[in-house]
Amino acid sequence: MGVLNVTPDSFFDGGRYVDSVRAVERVRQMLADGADIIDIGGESTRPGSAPTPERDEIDRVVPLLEQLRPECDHRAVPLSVDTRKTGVMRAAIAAGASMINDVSALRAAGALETVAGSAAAVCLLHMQGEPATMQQGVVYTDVIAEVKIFLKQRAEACEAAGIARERIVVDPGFGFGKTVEHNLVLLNRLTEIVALGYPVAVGLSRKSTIGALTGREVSERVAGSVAAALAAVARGAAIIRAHDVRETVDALRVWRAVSTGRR
Ligand code: HH2
Repeated sequence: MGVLNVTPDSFFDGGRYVDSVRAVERVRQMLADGADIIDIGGESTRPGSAPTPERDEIDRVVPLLEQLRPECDHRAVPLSVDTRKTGVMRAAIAAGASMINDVSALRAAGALETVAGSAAAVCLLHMQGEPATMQQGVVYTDVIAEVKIFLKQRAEACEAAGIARERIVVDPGFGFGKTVEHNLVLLNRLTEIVALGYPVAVGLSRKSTIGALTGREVSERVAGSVAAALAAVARGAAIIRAHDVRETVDALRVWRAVSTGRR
């Protein structure tokens, strides 16, 4: 899953793709590099971020979806929209989004019903708290058990609302109300999240945990991010959310060839 943030303030690519020509070029590059899903975000959810007004988020995301839809449909590449807002979900689905990636796991009023009433897939992410304050006073008794229970409950709520199991992806939410230690336990024991039986998405790309382990700035975290992606796939992750599609896909291709013993 290649990431495209059309925001002024995302922690890595904020401000780079606000211009729609550059955004479309970036998506084409990610497709050429081997992305299987494109995830478009119109609101940053980095720690400390302020919420974006719904109208602004729609204006950032919808015109891009409309522009990208023909070529993504042609390649059978799903367009995912990273949003917490029901109104944005509705507008995005109407404009051709085939996946909603929600860091609030469809907890906003009307969100479950909106996705259930469409054919879109959903990615349910575990977050403790809200982006503005989620890295303050982070406490878990048992991070694995708590993340698992939350994801199971949200997935069951989706199924009860009429979202077929095949449309559901879960994500432990690396960095969303978690310390470096929590993120490492979650990655190390990812098989326990995989055991829930839903495809698992992992997003560690360029995050501060990679910085804490390598001592590198955001701009220099590609190798660390690729290592985390391989560790996640080795433990059963189905989707890797990455800013650096080319490097991640290359690493995964080599990994898969070695794992299967075939080209
Ligand atoms: N991480 C971010 C945003 N959305 N979605 C999923 N499913 N998993 C993640 O780990 C995840 C996510 C944060 O990264 P990014 O979009 O690059 O930054 P920002 O929130 O600053 O736009």
